[in-house]
Amino acid sequence: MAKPLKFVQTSGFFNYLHIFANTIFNTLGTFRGKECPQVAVCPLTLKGGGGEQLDRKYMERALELSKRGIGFTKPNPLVGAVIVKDGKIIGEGYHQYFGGPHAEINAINNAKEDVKGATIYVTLEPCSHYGKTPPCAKAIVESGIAKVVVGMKDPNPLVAGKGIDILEKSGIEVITGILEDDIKKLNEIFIKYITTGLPFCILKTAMTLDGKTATVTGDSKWITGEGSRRYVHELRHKVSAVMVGIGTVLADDPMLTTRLEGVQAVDPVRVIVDTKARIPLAAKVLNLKSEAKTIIAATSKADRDRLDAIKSKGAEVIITPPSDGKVDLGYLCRQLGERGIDSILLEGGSELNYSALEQGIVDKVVLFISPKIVGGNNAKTPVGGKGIPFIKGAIALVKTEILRFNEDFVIEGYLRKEEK
Ligand code: AOF
Ligand code: ZN
Repeated sequence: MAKPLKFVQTSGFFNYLHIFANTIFNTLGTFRGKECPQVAVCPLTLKGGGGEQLDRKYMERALELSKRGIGFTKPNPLVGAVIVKDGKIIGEGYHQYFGGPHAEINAINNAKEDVKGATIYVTLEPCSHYGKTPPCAKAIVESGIAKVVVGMKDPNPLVAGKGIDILEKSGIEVITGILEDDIKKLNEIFIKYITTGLPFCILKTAMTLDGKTATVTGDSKWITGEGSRRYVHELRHKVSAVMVGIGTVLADDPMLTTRLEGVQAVDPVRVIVDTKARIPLAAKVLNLKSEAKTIIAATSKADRDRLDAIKSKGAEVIITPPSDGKVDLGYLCRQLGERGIDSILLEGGSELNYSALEQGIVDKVVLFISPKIVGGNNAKTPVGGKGIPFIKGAIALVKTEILRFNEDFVIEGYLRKEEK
């Protein structure tokens, strides 16, 4: 059986190869009974109960399809669509890559029967605007589809209910809110970015059972196991940028690329927070072969010749006003948002983690705990900085969840400010 293209392709040649292959299989493969690499299993029939139970079942399928776009649609949403007629799935599609046809259009184009009178399940409200593509709501009306089941309303102010209006005014029955929480969670990056213009920031850190991110000698390879490390690379594939402090570059000289064995993946933009531009010109992040660029964020404290030398290595420099003598992270996030960066994976170190939490740019925390003990009064912990003096001032997470990778645990949670 063909391997699903989960996390497949990146930029350049492979990008086009993937898009080409998906287009061919979309239009031909599925509907000649061949296996389709876009759709791992192309079940043309899903049996289930009636009413809402059936709606959930088809929406689950649309949600699964939408996940195939992870990493490739940013900063646009992950969207899947399923068309059902006479109790059978007759067409499926998802938003495959940024700028490409929307999920609904792919599903309509893939339909193996006339969609007249059918129901379309789509994870996001069909759009009403002329963007890179014409409005999907109009295409649905013109197709003769009779009913639209929507997962979540589109938070994009250009759409926000107008897509549903177009459908209803044309006499199409619309149901909304099926699997809404799951779909919102999958699109949490899109929701924040489209409504604020600011990137969704995930603080990721890994520690031992006794709360250390390295031993007293600074050794940190590896605290977590392979499964956890793969999850980090999936996160890097998913986000637009990865951010670290200069301390991490000086200590570890990381590449900050995405490495997922057996599949091609997208590299994030690398952002180094480096107030005085201390980065060595030989640092790996300034000498990588990667389609994604490196950005050095500094303040006016940085030496101009040094900044010119960094630029001559191909990196971009962003100068921010000082915040407590360091890079202003709020300003930096606005600058990154303006460059189309919808999400940041913040990978330390402990000083930057504290500044990010203190300056309020963090939306989500992903904390790996590996059941190892290293001790040491001077061994580093995930969050340093000045520290919060009293527990009542502690930064609290809400909506926490636990994942597990072999012996490692991962705690994920959101900063309280997030209304989800
Ligand atoms: C997508 N894929 O499947 C759907 C989207 O930049 P454009 O013209 O492609 O439009 C992007 C907007 O379209 C997006 O912000 C969202 O509001 C709406 N729906 N977008 O990328 C899709 N259905
Ligand atoms: Zn659309």
